[in-house]
Amino acid sequence: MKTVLNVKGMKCGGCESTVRDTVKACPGVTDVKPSFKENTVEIEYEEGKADLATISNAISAKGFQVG
Ligand SMILES: [Cu+2]
Repeated sequence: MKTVLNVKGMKCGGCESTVRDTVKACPGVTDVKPSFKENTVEIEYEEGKADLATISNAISAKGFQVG
């Protein structure tokens, strides 16, 4: 499964790395491609193993705005 979240607040490659590491640490996530230029985070995950609410909350907890 693949989804794209709109995430505001990323300003550089460091922010992308933070988001990538944060999302990758969530269960069921297989790949993460953040783009600070487009304010998006593309996430590949295993259906039934990953929880998008958990992922969104993890990103928000790092100070970025999801949605
Ligand atoms: Cu940054």
